[in-house]
Amino acid sequence: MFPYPSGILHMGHVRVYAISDALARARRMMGFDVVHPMGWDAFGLPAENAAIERGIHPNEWTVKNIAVMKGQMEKILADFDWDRELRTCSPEYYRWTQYLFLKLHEAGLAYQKEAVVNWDPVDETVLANEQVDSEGKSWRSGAVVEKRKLRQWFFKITEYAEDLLQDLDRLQHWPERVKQMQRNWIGKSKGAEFDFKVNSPGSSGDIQVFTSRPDTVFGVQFLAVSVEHPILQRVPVSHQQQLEEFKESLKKVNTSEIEPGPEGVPTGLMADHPFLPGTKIPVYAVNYVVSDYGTGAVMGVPGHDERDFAFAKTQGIDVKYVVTPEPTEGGKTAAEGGALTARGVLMGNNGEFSGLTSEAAAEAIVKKADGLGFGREKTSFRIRDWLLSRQRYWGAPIPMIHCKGCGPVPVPAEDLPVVLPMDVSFTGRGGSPLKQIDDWVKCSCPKCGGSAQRDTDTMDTFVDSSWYFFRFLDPHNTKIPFSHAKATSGMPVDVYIGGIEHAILHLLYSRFLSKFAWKTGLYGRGPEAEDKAGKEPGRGEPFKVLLTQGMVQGRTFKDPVTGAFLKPDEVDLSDPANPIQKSTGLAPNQSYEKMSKSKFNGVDPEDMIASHGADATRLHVLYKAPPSEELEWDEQSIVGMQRFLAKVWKVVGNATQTGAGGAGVFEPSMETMNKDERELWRTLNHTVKELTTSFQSTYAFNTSIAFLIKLTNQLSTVTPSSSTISQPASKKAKKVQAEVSPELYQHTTEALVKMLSPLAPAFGEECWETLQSRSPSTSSVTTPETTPSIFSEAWPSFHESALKEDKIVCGIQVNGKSRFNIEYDVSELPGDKTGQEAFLRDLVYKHEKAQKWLLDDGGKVKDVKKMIV
Ligand code: ANZ
Ligand code: ZN
Repeated sequence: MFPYPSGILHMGHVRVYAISDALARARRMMGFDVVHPMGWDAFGLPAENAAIERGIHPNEWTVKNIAVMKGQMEKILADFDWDRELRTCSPEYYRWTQYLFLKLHEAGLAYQKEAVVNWDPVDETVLANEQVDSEGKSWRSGAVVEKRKLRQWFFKITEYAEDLLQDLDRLQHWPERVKQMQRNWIGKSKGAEFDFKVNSPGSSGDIQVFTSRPDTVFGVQFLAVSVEHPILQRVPVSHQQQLEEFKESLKKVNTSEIEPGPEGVPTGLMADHPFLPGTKIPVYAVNYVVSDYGTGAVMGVPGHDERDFAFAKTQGIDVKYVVTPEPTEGGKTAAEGGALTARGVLMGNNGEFSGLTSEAAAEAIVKKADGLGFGREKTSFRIRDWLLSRQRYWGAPIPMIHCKGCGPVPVPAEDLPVVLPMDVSFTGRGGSPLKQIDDWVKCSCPKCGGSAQRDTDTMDTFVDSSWYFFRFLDPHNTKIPFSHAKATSGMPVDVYIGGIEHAILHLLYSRFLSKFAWKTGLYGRGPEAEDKAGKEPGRGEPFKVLLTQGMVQGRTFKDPVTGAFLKPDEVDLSDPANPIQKSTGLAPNQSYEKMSKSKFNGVDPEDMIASHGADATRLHVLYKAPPSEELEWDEQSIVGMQRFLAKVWKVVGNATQTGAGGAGVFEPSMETMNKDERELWRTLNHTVKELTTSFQSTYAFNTSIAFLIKLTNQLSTVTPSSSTISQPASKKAKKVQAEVSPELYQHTTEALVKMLSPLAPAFGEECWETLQSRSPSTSSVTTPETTPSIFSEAWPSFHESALKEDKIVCGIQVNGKSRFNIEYDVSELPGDKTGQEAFLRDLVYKHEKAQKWLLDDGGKVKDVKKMIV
């Protein structure tokens, strides 16, 4: 995921880009054609706020920040394809964002309707949610923010709801958690629609309700509609004033975390219960029914729905129960009272449906209603269309022109981009700055040529970021957003790495746009060819593997008495394991929490790089936790990585003195190697296998580093036999070092350095250069300039045959309990299964401990019923 150019790289960035950089480098060494691009999600509110507060133009602010962050990315040694760099705020990019808007409009998937915005009545401007404080007041003027309706642009993502839901099943390499969040967001709900006749004096009509519980229809005691429901136009005069006051009270912006309880007013309208002829039920306008879900009206069943119950209480309604809940369903029981929300069996007051289970009753009730014409099966989705209009300056202008005669007219594609004017003033008052640039707003209608006005809204920045991965494949195209061929061969993104905070919106919007591009033929070869080629995940899904990296948390100290966060200089860390609060001498409370200024637990990557180097910092980030888990940043333990690198450096030094040749094919035979050589050779092959799998599919870099450490330790305990390395004088009682052939030592060291280099690239290069330049196999000493980069070397391969152990230790359980181990030479094991079983059985019985567990006192075998190998 590309970053927002906030101006500073934080540890979260270091983590995500350390992962992607290591991956990209390793995959290149493995021979893959890797695209590892970088760009900037450069439009958005902070740039505009900086302009309002500090008088810097958003563009200048953004460009500066990008330069700083790019420098920091280089410091963490991230090797991006800078020739593919893009920024969403440049006309070369947003021209194509606008183009895609036009495509969506052409397909009927971009449309306008009224929607509510936050309105600051003092500054007379629309506010983003982030600009409204917790008390519902404007960040700048302090005025109480109101709700206003404006005509705004939407993308019809609901049209794809079913596809977006179904195709989650194709995403085999996405975390289940993320898929579940998407499912919930899409929120498919199966139920029914019922029509209730409203026959109040002087007015009649229908109220349609959507319910997920048709089995509770006999328990309907009122209807509840949203305050926007059209039936409210029929409210009798006697009830109008109260209704108006109620609506007015809902206009205040409520930003508190606590949901208001159900409230509502009677409308004076009465409806007929379709299943209970002669029963009249009142209609209320309420706050808890939303206008844009289902039908915007609900059948009120206080006996079985929590909110209906709470609302009924406010109206003094005597609650009726119609279902006896099944205890296995969870939820309250009849004895506890309140709303009984679990499904169960219908009580005797349900006419012909009494005694049926909820499931059977729901089906029968809907069938009957369908037959009589007042009901039908219905599926609703919770997902809403995507509101993309922003009344802001720093975004891609919406490429539409409003003409009195022709209505909204698209800007012709050849006139794109609609360039964002640069000469503007930022006051934060009086609406978007774009509205005030007369000669930009005024234009002629592309259709009739008459005078017209540009749309002054800009697009939600989520639009920019939901297609940038296509542009990375063809960043310099000046004719179209991306070429069909390049996108078809390059997509889907093989590994997409980013934070879990994007689990819903960004990923859903990206899936939507990518599916749109696929369905309309902007890329892809169609479902059939795709399935045949086995192209996974297919159907326009943009991301094959999704790796959601966990948060980097900082060490936090709190005053044990007051609970206040302590600054770093208030804590004595001379004994890292036992920190002491300087002022009191007490041990502070410690925890790991999300890094933030207010908790004084932030860590600046630049400081880490300055004091420990980029290689150790990267290794530490990757070693401390698996990528998807939270990482507790602990600066003290970074020394572990520095020690590891020092050990590797020593091994590299030893290797240069072996006198053995450099790289090349090296395939020792197991038979001719001594025991120590076989062990080293085996560890090397295990390590290569582990790292290869890690870089190809498991991304378990923490385990990978542990393997590299183990290999290094093993190399440190052996000596190349014909070595000229002088042994330390004080050998004393130290075990004499095991000897291995110089060729093996050299080969293993080279492989170690190759595998380490994607994780610690600068160190890797240095080791490689040292190994090459001092290698006697090259006739003249190579100078650094002529040593090829380690990243042009091939990734080491491993030999399955070398993984086989000499000896196997095998645990023996008797009656489910581990009792002893047997050990045998692999070479002695017979090849066939029956032979193997007999061989092992024999070993078991021969074992001294077998006496105790398997043989009776007379040395005879007890009755062994079954042996499982
Ligand atoms: C009667 C009923 C009885 C309901 C009962 C629930 C339990 P899901 O599952 O999320 O789709 N509902 C319908 N439209 C609504 C709206 N616009 N605003 C607020 N609530 C609405 O939820 C469907 C249920 O949510 C519907 O089923 C309806 O209440 C309510 F024992 O109808 B039910
Ligand atoms: Zn016109």
